[in-house]
Amino acid sequence: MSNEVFSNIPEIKFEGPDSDNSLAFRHYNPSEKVGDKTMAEHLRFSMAFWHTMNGGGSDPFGADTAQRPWDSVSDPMEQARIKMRGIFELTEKLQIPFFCFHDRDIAPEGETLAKSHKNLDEIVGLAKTLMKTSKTRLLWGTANLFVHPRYMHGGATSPDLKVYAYAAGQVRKALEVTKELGGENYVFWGGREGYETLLNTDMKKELDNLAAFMHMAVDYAKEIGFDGQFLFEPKPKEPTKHQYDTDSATVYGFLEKYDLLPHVKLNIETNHATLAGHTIQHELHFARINGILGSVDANQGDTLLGWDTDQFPTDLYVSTLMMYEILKNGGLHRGGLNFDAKVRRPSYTVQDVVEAHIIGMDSFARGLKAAHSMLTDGVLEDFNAQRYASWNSDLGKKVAQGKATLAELEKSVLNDPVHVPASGRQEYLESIVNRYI
Ligand code: 3MF
Ligand code: MG
Ligand code: MG
Repeated sequence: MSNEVFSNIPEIKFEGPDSDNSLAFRHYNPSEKVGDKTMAEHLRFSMAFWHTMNGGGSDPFGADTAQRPWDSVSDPMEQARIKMRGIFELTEKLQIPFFCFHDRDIAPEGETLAKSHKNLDEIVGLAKTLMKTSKTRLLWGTANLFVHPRYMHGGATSPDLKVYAYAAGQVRKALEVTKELGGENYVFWGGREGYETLLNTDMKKELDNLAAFMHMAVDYAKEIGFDGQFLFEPKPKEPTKHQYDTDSATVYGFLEKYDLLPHVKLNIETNHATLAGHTIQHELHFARINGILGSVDANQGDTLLGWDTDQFPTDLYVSTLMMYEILKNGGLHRGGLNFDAKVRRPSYTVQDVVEAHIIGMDSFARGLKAAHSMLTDGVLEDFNAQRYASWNSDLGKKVAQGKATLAELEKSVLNDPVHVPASGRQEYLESIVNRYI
């Protein structure tokens, strides 16, 4: 009997655009060069432990539907060991170089924090052993400060110091094991760091405490020699009515106010951007121009639904414009494209999960090639250089240097005839993008 967890899943290989094999890549060819890097180096795909290994398919109106090899295993630690072996096997078969996890995804909570740490150490030990013979590596770790009822009022913003202290213990341990597994990054997603009502919320105290928590994490990372990149993951709401790290701009203001900019970048999720009323291109663009684009949770929302549906990304327009911003950022550096995504509840087989990752990877491979061609041809850059050309004048340079005055600007147009600025030609630009997809 093979000791494989998913014996029915083959190696997924690149077969090209004409393949009709649902268990093959049509566009993701890891070793294919796009510019000076391979697709694998550009895209740095990652698998989310929580959706792929723990996702059962339940929703508020229905029980689990997923069928998984460990369903008949009752011992939680034995299940944990099978799942850890499972994520190494599945990432290798799918040629996905990384995975991400929350502490409580990979090992069950014990009766005390100390016992939870012990459970975690055992499964982390297994992961370390598996890394000896596998190429799969850890993109980022994080602590789950949102599922347990203790966090009902927040973790790093809890009004209860005992809960804040427990969260500190969990994050300390999660940082330790992320370092132990060679994690490239460490993520903070503040699902409970917000409020249900301002009637019982001291926002200033909560934000000050959140900043203090982050500084303690930065200090601890230095203490243990963890050189991973810290990432905040913006989201406007869900589960809380209001989440403090609402979007890229809000987090930027928080990081700047509390002197955290030198230590923290962003992990930006597509569906969180749309929940915040932005396009993902907006969130990536803002983060890029402010030097805080760190990594991406690559998924897709449903604009007709008001919650984080965490679907696998299939929209080529979105993947192209995302890769355009990422390429203009010089890539994701230590970050990656983590599929924080789950199959729909009726897609209950392991093959469904594999096919979902394949479509996600192929979508970003196509987006990468389209964006790279657009950038190489400079079509949008040339148009915008022309659109902003008037700012290259002496007066435009004086404004940029902070040396111009209102009176001087007024004088430059005081006796001009009526001036009409050039057309924005949005429809022409949209036709260009369509040409490259
Ligand atoms: C919630 C999320 C989270 C975060 C994860 C890492 C469970 O909408 O996106 O996924 O990605 O907690 O911070
Ligand atoms: Mg996410
Ligand atoms: Mg999410």
